Amino acid sequence: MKSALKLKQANLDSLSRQMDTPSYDRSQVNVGIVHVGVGGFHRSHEAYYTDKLMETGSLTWGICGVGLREADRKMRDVLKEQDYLYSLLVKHPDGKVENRVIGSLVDFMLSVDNPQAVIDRMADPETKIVSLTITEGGYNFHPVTGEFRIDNPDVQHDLAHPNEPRLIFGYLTAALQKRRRAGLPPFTVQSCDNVPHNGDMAKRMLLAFAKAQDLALAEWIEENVCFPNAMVDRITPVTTPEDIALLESDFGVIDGWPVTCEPFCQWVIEDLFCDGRPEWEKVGAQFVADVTPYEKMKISLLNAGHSVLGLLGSIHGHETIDAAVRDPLFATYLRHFMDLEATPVLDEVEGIDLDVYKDSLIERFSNPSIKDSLARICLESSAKLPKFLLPTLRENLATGGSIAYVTLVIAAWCYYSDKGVNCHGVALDIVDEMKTELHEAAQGTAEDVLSFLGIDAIFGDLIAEEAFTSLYAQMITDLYENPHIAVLMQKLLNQK
Ligand code: CS2
Repeated sequence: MKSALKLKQANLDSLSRQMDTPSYDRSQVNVGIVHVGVGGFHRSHEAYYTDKLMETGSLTWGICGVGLREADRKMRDVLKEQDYLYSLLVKHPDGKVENRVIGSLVDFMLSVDNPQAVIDRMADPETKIVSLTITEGGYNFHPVTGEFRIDNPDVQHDLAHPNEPRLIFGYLTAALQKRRRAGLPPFTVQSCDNVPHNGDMAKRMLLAFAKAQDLALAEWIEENVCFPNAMVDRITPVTTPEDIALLESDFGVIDGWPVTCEPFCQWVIEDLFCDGRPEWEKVGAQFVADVTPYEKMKISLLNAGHSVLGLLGSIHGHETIDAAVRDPLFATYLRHFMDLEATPVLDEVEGIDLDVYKDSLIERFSNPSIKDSLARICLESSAKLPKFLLPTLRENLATGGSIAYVTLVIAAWCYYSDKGVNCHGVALDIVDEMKTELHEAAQGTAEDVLSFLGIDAIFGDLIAEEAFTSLYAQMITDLYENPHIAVLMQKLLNQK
């Protein structure tokens, strides 16, 4: 067999014989987008749509990636070595794998090496959009009050050192200040995170930071910068060594950090851009006037559904989403949660039949080629649950709707944070910025059954909701007596 080729611009011609590669001239691509947070999801979603658009001949919207953390160095190094090219492996349920080299990313900067260079890039007149996948936690909001956390030491650092910021809001403010002074129009700030009203959230947080720095600038931002809301969707598991090996053996390409994802892809965006935008609608994205019903549907069903399977499944001993959803108990539980608790809080979504949407989610979850680990799903639950699950709980409490399915998930989260093992005693690797706080509060359960709910920054006033706490107390007692979560799940299903 011929030896495999390294993924690089110079090898693209040869590689095009064995895989789909960019047919456009990458040397002609201008950078129109600076994207902060180049992980798997950005690469399977925005960069994928943009690459597709480039295939139609539009080369003005190239992407310059930015990493704000030292931890991004590895991605930068790998991509730089490959001229910012990477493979996107689309895995179908029948085992078929499509592979495409994505060419839309054309540069990558690490802010920790040179903060001013990143500010300058954002302030460059060529940059029309700064897009973000900074995760739910990156918005620096208080989960209960929704306020910007001005007391965060990194925020305080950024206010004191405007040209050497650490967080995104410091960068956006410094770059917008520079544009304003130069008489340039601002760029659009486009959030691509799973946060309800992600554009509004980015705007609120940025304004809070900018106000603390320069009131006149904050006013200018408020009047001139656009922050479109968007619903983003594509399941993108963590890349594994097997993916890298498969590329080498089946496609003859050596790629240091490919991305794998499911075939499904959706992007619904508010058409609200202050300095132009790519015609992503030509390649499958939807532009709408109001994205609210779409994002609420997606977050309350897909992301919340993931968290339901993630926490219950981890305690049960499942390892991946597809394994969990192939277990009839978990599939039924998930569907009941969706039908009885999530659906009642949703508005009508034009052109979407919710039953069909829910069926399609379960089908997507069961794709056996996507081994989406529960460890990925449970990562940073303290930032996810307040966005994915707790709003549904609150709405159902207000209307007297069902809350049992979600309550068991919270009880499971307490057990998970307290014991750090599954019901067979096998250790679980918990990764969460609030890990210590979660653990300490959960540990108090033996003394005070509601101890976990005392984490104000997550649960706020839910601890005062009697209908919720009495159910939770009962479930916690049962779970601590017998951690076989399946028994409790079955009990709930029997009660229906
Ligand atoms: C997941 C999401 O992080 C999570 O918990 O629910 O990453 C999910 O896979 C994506 O939002 C799918 O679009």
